[in-house]
Amino acid sequence: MSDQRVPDLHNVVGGEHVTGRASFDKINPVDGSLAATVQEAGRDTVDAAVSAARKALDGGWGDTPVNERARLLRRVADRIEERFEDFVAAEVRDTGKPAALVRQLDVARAAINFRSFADTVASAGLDSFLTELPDGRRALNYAVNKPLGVVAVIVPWNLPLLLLTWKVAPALACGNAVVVKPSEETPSTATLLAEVMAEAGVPSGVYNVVHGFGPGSAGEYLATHPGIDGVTFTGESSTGSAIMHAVAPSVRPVSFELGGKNAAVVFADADLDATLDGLARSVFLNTGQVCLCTERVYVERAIFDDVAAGLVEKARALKLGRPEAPDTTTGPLISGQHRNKVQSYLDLAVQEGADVLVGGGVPDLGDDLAGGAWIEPTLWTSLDNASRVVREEVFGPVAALIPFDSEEEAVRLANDTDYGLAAAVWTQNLERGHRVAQRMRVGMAWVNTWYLRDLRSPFGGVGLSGIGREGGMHSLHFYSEPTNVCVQL
Ligand code: NAD
Ligand code: 6OD
Repeated sequence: MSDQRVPDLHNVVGGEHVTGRASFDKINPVDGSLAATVQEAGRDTVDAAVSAARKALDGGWGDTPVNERARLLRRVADRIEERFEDFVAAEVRDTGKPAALVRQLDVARAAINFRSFADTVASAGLDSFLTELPDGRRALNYAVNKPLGVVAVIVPWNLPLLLLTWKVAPALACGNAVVVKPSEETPSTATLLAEVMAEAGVPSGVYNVVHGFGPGSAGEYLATHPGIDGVTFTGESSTGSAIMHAVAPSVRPVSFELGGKNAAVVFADADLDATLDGLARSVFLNTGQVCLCTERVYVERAIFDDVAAGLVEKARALKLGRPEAPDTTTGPLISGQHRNKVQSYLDLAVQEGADVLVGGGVPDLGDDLAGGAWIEPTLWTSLDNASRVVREEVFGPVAALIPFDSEEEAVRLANDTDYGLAAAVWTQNLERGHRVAQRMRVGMAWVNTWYLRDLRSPFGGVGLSGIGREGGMHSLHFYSEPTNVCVQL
């Protein structure tokens, strides 16, 4: 028989599990049941976590040789794989995602994140060069990469373990100690990762977890803490702005991966079947709760009706249901609160004149799931770039389809946004694919695919979508402080 007890999740400080100032409930979005109780860290617990991280950093971790850090990261990856199903269960319990998706994406990528950054750091060279001045003096310059220090890692709920490890792996690879603040909606896998860190032999205090909310809670206490040396954050653009204000007085570096309102541009020469498969994935994956998801689909007029009809068919084929059911493709939204937000955009779209091609409301999935945060996959036409639902990030399984008549117009429409995270271009004319992709004002542009990742490539956004890039050497640059040594010869 499976263990039906509701876990009580603690903060992890210097390897110890500590209670908080209060406890809050984490609700399972599948049916509204209690998923876990969580110990909310007060200011004192955040203080203790930052001190524990500093102690670990100064106590030797910061000077651990690169090959030893890489060995430990690989061990963490191995241990995640050994406890794969524990992570799957924890992530599914918090998010309600289909278990198959969690296996294929979230937990698999957590192990890959650790291995990838172990490889990157182990193979990274150091810059050194000889200098000769006009007066004949010569010097040897080289740079020593040191850790940034104690890094605050603040992450969201949509890909909880994937996004946490995407930051923790390079931070640890560079010799930093971290205090992580997972989303209040997804506290489980960050806590479980603390066990794996200990099992892998990562010294106590290198990885600390504080639970809680943003303002007036652990998130704010961590971001404003004088003992941190930098903040790496993924989440909403407005939260990024609040954190930027919080760290400005102490002039700490930030790396921000923020919201998106991503466009797909579909040309009439696209391979229709492949495009519909890719588009459906980009609109509906994870119930539309991926920062890279497409919420604006610009389609060349000649094939507009075919694309609209094909995408509606794909939406109708999605199977909403319990995470463990093998035919489930689509889970709930993360919470009732988020469902209310998405529902408000479904209502707004109609007020703004949308024709609803499919969806538009809350599905009836029976009494069993009535307490869950379910929403119908939804597609609109008859909206333009001026409407709020085409300008604001909804973060749900929704998209507006808008026709265009020329390449120039498609580029203008796609770039007409305050965000700038990702775009996808669908065409069989590769020359046009390169040309249009390069003109997208975004951090990542895909051609004939979407969310295909090489972890060495730069990941991030422009405009409201973020500051900086992570991935491969880009991450190592953020999580390190180089000291240049110049020796006159
Ligand atoms: P959010 O900004 O509400 O919360 C993210 C984290 O910040 C949570 O841990 C939260 O508790 C914390 N937080 C909130 N206010 C804070 C404050 N004032 N100070 C410190 N911490 C604070 O985001 P969310 O709703 O959890 O996630 C969804 C958002 O994340 C979407 O906008 C999505 O596009 C974005 N996102 C972006 C990327 C990317 O790579 N660009 C990836 C995933 C998600
Ligand atoms: O795949 C990644 O590395 C990454 N950072 C994905 C972000 C997805 C946003 O929700």
